[in-house]
Amino acid sequence: MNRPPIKIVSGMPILGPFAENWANVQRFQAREDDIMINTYPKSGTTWMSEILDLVFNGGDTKKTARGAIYERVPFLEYAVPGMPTGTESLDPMKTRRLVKSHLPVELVPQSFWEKNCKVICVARNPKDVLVSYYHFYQMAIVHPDPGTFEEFFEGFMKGTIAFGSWSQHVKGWWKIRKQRNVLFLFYEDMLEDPKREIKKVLKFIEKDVPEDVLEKIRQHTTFKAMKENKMSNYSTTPSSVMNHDISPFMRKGVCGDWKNHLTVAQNEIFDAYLEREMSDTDLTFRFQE
Ligand code: PPS
Repeated sequence: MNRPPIKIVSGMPILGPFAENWANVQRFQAREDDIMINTYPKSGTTWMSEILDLVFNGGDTKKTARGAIYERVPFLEYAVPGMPTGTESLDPMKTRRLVKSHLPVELVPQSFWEKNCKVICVARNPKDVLVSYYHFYQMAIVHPDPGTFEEFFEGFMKGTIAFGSWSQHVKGWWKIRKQRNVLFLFYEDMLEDPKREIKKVLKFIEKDVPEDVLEKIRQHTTFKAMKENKMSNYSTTPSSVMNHDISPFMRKGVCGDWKNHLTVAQNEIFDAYLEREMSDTDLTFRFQE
């Protein structure tokens, strides 16, 4: 693949090939028991996906080894030549579907609202999102060349990178969380106390698991375990799509790595951006452990 340029669909910047399947995404027929895992990119999607698949399989790691995470939890917007699209993967699924999406509230297919589907949002502090996304843009060849960190930083501020504005995304979901069937969680809270956060998920999806299963799920979804697990670390993706030699998908899995990447001046610009963008919301983030 030749690093296709970003396209705009319904006002949102999206990966070029994804734009080709946009009509099918909007027409997608959700089912009542679908659960959407919705995030701005690089905020804990894969982590939450693995947790949920384990929950629905009673913590049985043999069952969750049945396929790669992108097969078990298809990415609704996904469309890369030579691979099944997200909608093609989801449509024929017979069992309960876990659906990954990075869409902002306004662009979620209507059927998810009609069916009142549960949505689990995970949000992460944007400085770490920026750093993670920069590395991901480099290794996932379906993205355009991100340029220098400085250039990508500007794109993030302006909301011109794939999936658009981080602040609009998180504020949109935060705002509707109480009117809709939405559980809103934070990556930093998951790092701090994964069991506590998994319990919130269990309550939300009205599921109970015994303590030993909960502990098994926790152990199997640590950063180290998921990095070593080929069914969750994206190593089975064709190298024409992801090049882990450039940067592994499971990169660091920490809070605060932004301190190793942002200059003092960039950090000041970022804080000013946050003051501007987040002044109309009570949503706040933690930037260090
Ligand atoms: S994507 O491409 O948008 O679906 O990426 P996403 O899964 O949302 O985010 C990837 C980042 O999450 C980190 N990650 C984890 N951190 C802690 N614990 C676990 N189990 C875990 N699994 C994934 C992953 O390493 C990426 O963050 P960075 O900062 O790049 O390491």
